[in-house]
Amino acid sequence: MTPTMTQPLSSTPRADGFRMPGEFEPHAGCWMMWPERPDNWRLDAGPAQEAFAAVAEAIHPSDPVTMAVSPAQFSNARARLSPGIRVVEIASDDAWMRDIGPTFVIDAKGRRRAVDWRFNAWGGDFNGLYTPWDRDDAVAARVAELEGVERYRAPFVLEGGAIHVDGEGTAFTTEECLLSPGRNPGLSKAEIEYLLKDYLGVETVIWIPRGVHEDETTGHVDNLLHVCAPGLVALTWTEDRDDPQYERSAEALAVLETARDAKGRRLEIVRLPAPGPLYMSASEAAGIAAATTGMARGGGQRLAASYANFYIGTGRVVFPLLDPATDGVARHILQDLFPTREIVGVPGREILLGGGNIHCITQQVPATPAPA
Ligand code: KQY
Repeated sequence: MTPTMTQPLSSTPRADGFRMPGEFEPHAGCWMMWPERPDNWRLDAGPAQEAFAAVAEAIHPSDPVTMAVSPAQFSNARARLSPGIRVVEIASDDAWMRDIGPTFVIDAKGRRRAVDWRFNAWGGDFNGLYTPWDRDDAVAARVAELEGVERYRAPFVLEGGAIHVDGEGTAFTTEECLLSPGRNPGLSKAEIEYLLKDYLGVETVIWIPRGVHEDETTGHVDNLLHVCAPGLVALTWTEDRDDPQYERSAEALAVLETARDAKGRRLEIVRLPAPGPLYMSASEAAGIAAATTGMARGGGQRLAASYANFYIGTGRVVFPLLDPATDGVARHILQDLFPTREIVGVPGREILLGGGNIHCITQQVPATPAPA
């Protein structure tokens, strides 16, 4: 039977010759999702909507942005975004397009397809952040349909923020996240690695032990590091040995320093200073509606702040402004890492209060190469 948009393909990207390209490869566009959930975004999500709009406007000159939005928020989002930003209605449970959107894969014939991961709110009934999550789980299929691409439905739980790739056969992830009991308790590390190879089209998986301290995703790799080019990784770093983040970043550095990628290369690792440490204020916490689920919020809570949580657009890198003491250093390092791209800082604190940052709320659509 010929697959339709609503029926996933029964093969895998690897079997069909598809790979996930590096984020630094050219893009055809970028997807985002409009925030509105009051138990995650303070003050009925007004400040978060302003922040998301600023991210969309910063990315749009580089990669055309589509903002998905619930029917109830359509008029509000439309009014707050430039006319060139496409706004489409898709229902969701929250706004983390990196995690609920599809991961796009491409092949040498110039074709693009979508991988639709199973989503369970970062831990399902074990330690998920909210329930239900069925609308989030349905987002990737809708995005694939609107992009007009065929889709693979992966047979395991994963979020886009749990992986990075170099586009040349290497994936990066964390054990803390992918081996967490709330995701795929029936799968061994070897089985998960095999599935990553099948669905990302990679040959090598580099396992980092843990992600960022107090990250409520249970250690997403995209908050800890970013792959800036094949063989080049930016890693969140602190020099403060008393900070719990020190041990986590040092462990990651040790793995990265000894790793070889799929091409047999050693990695160059650039340290990105961690901001802060940053904490939620009592007044910020007071503006968040009481959670009925796993997202307890309180003043004094440590925030999982990281400059590695940036978006690499075709012509621009968009990074979160988090701390006046370190924003300038981060910008300088990013400019060195991406000499041909404009580096654009956007206020990131409101996104951080929700549990992530710019990488977590964006999902690139890779450009397709001319057929070989
Ligand atoms: O990818 C992410 N960082 C998502 C975080 C979810 C937090 C929900 N409050």
